[in-house]
Amino acid sequence: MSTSASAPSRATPGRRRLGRAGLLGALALALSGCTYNFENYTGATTQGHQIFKLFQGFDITALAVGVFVWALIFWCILAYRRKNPDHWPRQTRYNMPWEVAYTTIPILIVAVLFGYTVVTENSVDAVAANPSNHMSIQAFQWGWRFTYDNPPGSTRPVTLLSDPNHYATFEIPLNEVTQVDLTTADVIHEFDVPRFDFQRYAQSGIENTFDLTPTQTGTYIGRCAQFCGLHHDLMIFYVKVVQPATFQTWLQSQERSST
Ligand SMILES: [Cu+2]
Repeated sequence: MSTSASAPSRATPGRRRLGRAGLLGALALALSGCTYNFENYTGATTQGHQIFKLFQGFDITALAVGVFVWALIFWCILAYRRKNPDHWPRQTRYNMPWEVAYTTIPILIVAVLFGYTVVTENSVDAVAANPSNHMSIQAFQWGWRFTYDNPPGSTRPVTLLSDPNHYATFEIPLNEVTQVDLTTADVIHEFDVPRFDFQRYAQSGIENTFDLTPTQTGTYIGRCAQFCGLHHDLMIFYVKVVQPATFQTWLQSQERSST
């Protein structure tokens, strides 16, 4: 079937160019198939979205550096593939402008990424002076206690318990600040909602305060992200982001059902 006797054994320059164009086309197609978020969650809170943007900045920088390095490697392989070693550039020569460039450029890249990280962390860690909703979350072996400290129109807190027999769902209002005081009753745990791109330790003797400002409605799974003992894997809960009016109705129903 494929016994054409007249096929040339070496590729002509035209065929080579065609091959390179095909390779570039395939590469462009593969890259265009990449998702813009690089498989990260985009963050369903304003704080999480800032973390996502930070991930994105690191990913794009890493990709640009990687492509540049690969290009140099392949250029060397192709440009010098058939040269006689006698025709190679001198291997021990130095070039001061290049030495300075490849020392300062990486330092600048790291400095910019460091600065971007500090700015993002400060913004994510900032807490509002007057949050519209306030909660206390206590982690324990093996569950979580979610308490709404001062529900509007109520005289007492509302508490939900999550344990291995029942994974609780607590609600928070969309586009409003929910401030959380996180503590632990025993060992170190970690509050983790992957879709929020957010984790925070629950440490013995320390109250960690943070704000969550959800921007997308939905029900998101949360877990303990710090191995804390035998039933660590059962420390699951759900957080449901709803419209503020729905949240108020839900909170009042919780208060009534716990009387
Ligand atoms: Cu735990």
